[in-house]
Amino acid sequence: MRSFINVEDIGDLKVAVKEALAVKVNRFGYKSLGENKTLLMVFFNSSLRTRLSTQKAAMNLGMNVIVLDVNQGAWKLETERGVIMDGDKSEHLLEAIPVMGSYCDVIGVRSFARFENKQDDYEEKILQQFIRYSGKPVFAMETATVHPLQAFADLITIEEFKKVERPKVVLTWAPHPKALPQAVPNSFAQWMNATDYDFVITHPEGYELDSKFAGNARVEYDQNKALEGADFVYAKNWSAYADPNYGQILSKDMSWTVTTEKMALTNNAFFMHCLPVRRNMIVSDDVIESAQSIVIPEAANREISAQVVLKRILEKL
Ligand code: AN0
Ligand code: CP
Repeated sequence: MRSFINVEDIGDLKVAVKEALAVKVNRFGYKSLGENKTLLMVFFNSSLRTRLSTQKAAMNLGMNVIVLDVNQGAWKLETERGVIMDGDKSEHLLEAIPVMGSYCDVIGVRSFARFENKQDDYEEKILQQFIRYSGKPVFAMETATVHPLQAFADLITIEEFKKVERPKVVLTWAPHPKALPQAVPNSFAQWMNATDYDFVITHPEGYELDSKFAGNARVEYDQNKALEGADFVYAKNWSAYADPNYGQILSKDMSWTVTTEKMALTNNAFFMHCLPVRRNMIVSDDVIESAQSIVIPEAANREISAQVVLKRILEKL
């Protein structure tokens, strides 16, 4: 595997999940694979899980790890070509990327949607420059439009917890005070569409995701109806994708918060969220603390999804 961005990059999902479950019970069985290989993780945005789980996965594989927080201690980077650099940015991404590439064998990039220019975000302008100019395999650690390490961990988690062959999985929008990217729901939808699950997306009108990711998933605007019979409830906030409201908050309707009453509509569903989560905005204390909440095992599986991805990249180096 040369890059990890979309679901196609991982190939057959059944094979990938099988490999993940094998890695999970034998985390240190591939320690020689990463010997003398260096992972560089570049963060343009904050992270708890991605940073720790990906570093842990790399260490499980025997890799060395370097982490760069671009906004803490590095030179401020210009990302636009053609700009007269007489402002506060000391270095251009076009030099920084090949330099970073020269110190490592694999690069992970976290670079959220900036909401300044929809086309730049949806063309993955920053990620594509890393792919083009680093000369190294690149994987997304949440970029402008995708978060595949999360979606892969979510898939592993559903496979571990599901009680029926073809569960009903509901992705529900929920309120949040700040405008968040569409990357998590985009990837979740893309990966769920690649399974044979009964997959439903519910959100207020105006929150339609890019059809490139939503695909043929059923969209139900009535959250209560969508939750009926659900086996998994996957909550997430995102800002609007559609023009002219790209990146904007259209609703803070607290009736969309996932509460015990909402969960009562489901088939005793498991509750999932990628974290970090704002309690009593996205989900009530009661639901996230309930026996049906699987947010912690879900987060723990981030180590496993990252290890499978790194393992496959290392196998092709
Ligand atoms: C980010 C998001 O919604 O994309 C990261 C989630 C993994 N969340 C926040 O910025 C709160
Ligand atoms: N779920 C997730 O990616 O969390 P972090 O933003 O903390 O990495």
